[in-house]
Amino acid sequence: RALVADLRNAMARQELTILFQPQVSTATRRITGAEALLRWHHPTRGLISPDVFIPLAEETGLIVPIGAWVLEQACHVARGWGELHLAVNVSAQQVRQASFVTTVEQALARSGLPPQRLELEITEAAMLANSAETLGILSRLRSLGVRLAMDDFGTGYSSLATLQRFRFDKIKVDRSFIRHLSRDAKAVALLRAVIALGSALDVTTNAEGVEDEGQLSLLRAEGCDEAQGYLFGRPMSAAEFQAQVGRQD
Ligand code: G
Ligand code: G
Ligand code: MN
Ligand code: NA
Repeated sequence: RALVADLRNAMARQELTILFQPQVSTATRRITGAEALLRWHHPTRGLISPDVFIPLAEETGLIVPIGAWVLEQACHVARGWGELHLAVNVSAQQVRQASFVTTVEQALARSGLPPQRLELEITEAAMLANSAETLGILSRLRSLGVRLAMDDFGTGYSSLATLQRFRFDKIKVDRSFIRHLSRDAKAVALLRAVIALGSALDVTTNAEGVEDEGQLSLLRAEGCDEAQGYLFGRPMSAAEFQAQVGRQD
């Protein structure tokens, strides 16, 4: 398809940009880091959402060079952030390749970002195969000192099985669980269970899609560590993110 051909050229034509969305401590509301989120400015079709082009990049294998580019660019940007962490999304295809460990090592070495400040977000879906290869690659990444977050927690089939098999550093509760918190007792019960799970396994918890103060106070009361969402900031340019961090100091 034409879009695939365009995607092949998107990096060279500098049509891809990375935005950063703040992640905050629920206790202090201070920024703890940011998630890198990719955008594609298509010359004729305008802005194309990652929900559209990431699956395309995965089907075609283009996710490998694109993912390596995101990692290195984002690490360079985050190098100047002091203690703040950088979260980068990685696809199933990427963590299935042994060369991914080298890709991460290179991004860290070239940017000078300490491994402890890099967090890789992996979806449950990516873990579905649960192959020995993937688990081996994740182990090697953790040995580098890089942290691992399970993204979209609660939406897949294998959340608990995956947590049993592999040590994650963070659980990101999918925003579908946060959306109805204020009105839905069931949503609160589910959230409470996930936070208890995180606490029992000594895994940090992050709530995605936090849009109002009511949700934040509930998360704080329930002991969720970290929050992310429009309440604290939309995905924004590196410069805007730096400015927001600067305003809190
Ligand atoms: O930014 P947002 O709104 O629209 O992102 C949609 C989805 O695209 C997110 O769930 C995220 O997992 C995925 N995504 C965004 N940036 C990247 C990226 O750099 N790599 C991968 N693999 N997925 C990404
Ligand atoms: O990696 P992941 O699928 O979690 O990507 C996060 C996605 O959620 C991005 O597309 C981002 O733009 C979106 N997002 C971030 N904060 C909010 C929010 O507060 N509300 C909604 N509806 N979407 C959000
Ligand atoms: Mn994510
Ligand atoms: Na998510």
